[in-house]
Amino acid sequence: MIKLYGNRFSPPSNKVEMCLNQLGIEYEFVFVDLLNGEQRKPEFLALTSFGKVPFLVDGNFKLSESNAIMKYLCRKAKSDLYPSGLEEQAEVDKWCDFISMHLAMAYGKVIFNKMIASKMGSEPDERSMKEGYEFLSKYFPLIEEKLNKTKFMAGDEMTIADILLVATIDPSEMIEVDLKAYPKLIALRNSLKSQSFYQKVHKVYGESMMMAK
Ligand SMILES: N[C@@H](CCC(=O)N[C@@H](CS)C(=O)NCC(=O)O)C(=O)O
Repeated sequence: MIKLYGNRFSPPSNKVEMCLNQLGIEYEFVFVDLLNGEQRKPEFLALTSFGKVPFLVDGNFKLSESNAIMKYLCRKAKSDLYPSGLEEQAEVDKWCDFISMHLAMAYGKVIFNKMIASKMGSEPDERSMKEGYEFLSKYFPLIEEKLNKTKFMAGDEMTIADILLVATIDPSEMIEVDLKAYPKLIALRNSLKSQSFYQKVHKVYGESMMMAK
């Protein structure tokens, strides 16, 4: 059976778990205690030198990087959650890259400085946090504009870009990101969050913080 090494506080880990659920693939979830540095222990580094979650083991095949893992799983399951058509796939790739490179990076800046830096004994970087919020206010309108044209991020069918989106914006409430100027985004988010692929991971993001369940 597929093994997913993850942590439900981690949006990249959550998106892979949500993708597995949506594809109906059975898996074993192996909790990695990030808070206590399990990802830096030799046992974990022997599995993956990246030292990060998510990490997938499928028989003899091992894979890091959440987007690569989601695409691998979809191809394996022959699912249109990652469509095979040239243009359809390029559109999904575009939104996956945009959400990962821009939106997720901006969330990362805010999350790190607002929630994690002080716990690690470092000084929060106010400038980086402000930049994160500013980036978000630049990127959300582009997502809203797209959702005014199509039902989902990459068209009128749900794809991994939507899973990526819902997992990425999960920490919004925790870091006081106000989404009310983006009604289409809120509607899509609510609809995705009500579905079992999401609910099987968590009902409310952060309910278990860094814990296994
Ligand atoms: N680009 C990677 C990012 C993975 C990542 O940064 N994971 C974090 C949790 S959100 C992690 O494992 N951090 C542990 C560490 O860096 O020590 C992906 O999408 O899989």
